[in-house]
Amino acid sequence: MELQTDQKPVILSGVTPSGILTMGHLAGALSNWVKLQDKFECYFMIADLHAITVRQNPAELRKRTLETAAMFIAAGIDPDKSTLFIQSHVTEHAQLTWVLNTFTGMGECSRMTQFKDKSTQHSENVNVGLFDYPVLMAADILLYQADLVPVGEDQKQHLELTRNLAQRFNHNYSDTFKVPEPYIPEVGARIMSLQDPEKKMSKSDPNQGSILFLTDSDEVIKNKIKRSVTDSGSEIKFADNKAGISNLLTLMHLATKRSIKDIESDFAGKGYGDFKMAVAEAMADYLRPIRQRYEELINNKQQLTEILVRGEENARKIAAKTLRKVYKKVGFVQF
Ligand code: ATP
Ligand code: LTN
Repeated sequence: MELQTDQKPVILSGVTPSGILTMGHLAGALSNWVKLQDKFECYFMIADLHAITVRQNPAELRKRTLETAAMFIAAGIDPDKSTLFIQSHVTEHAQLTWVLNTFTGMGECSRMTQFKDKSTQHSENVNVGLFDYPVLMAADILLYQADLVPVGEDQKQHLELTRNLAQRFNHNYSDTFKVPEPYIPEVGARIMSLQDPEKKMSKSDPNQGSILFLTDSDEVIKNKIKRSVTDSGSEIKFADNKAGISNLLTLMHLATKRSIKDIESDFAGKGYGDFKMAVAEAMADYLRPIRQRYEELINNKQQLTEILVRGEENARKIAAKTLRKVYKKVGFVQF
């Protein structure tokens, strides 16, 4: 394989545009990605091909895809530093998936926990695409020769399959793909539901009061925090048996950048009511500039389009190079 000593390591990650992004995405994914932009060559993708493995309303999908892109930028992804693109714009993703399909065992895909979960959740539409979801994800990663892939715990099994496919292909032919590693950030904050703090805050939770959407207004943010579920004690302390207060302490830490210890001392002797008021104010202040930047972008489609077209062009250059190698190795005629 070529030596790439003068190049920064490559990172690729993506989010499926199946809903409005939440504080969970900001804390667990986007904020970490923003910090990686200087040290790594980053590719961030809106995974619309993955989104259609579950039936989508077309107008809604188009809207969500652009909204997700705008939110990435509002959260600090800088299109001058990173490549931001829409998966379906780079046709090589679907093309490499086809080749990788012929290297993937049926058993490997049927063992995937996400496939098992989603086929139960969407039992009316267990389609071949849902089964193939992890192979498409492998193609996303391998096309860019990514060194590192920042993913949540739930996607680690897919990354393991990606590594196996890369090794299998390399072994069958010759070195073609970089074998990627998962990248789990040191301080990946996990944000919990405001109504059931034992559960992850998730955009698909039917209880809207449990989710802080990044598009929520100041008033809505404050109300959701004030109504959040806490335990029956009275101490402001980070502890396993105080999931609700611990979650609010995490949010306060993210919003103010003060350490959890400092926040605990600030509120020593004060009640839950005072604390919730302070968290509500701090979160509203923290999310306001992100939302304002998001609104500017979503109302200026031309700027957003230009960014995404530039991203597509950058991404395609690398993706096409990898796909050409693959096509050659498997024996496709190329002129
Ligand atoms: P769904 O409910 O539709 O399954 P979700 O909201 O749980 O979706 P994804 O869209 O799969 O989450 O999340 C993409 C990535 O964002 C995850 O891999 C994870 O890194 C991060 N993420 C999402 N929710 C949270 C959360 N509550 N806390 C921390 N990170 C999160
Ligand atoms: N399946 C991922 C989103 C995703 C992704 C990727 C993440 C699609 N392609 C490639 C990392 C690398 C999810 O649901 N979080």
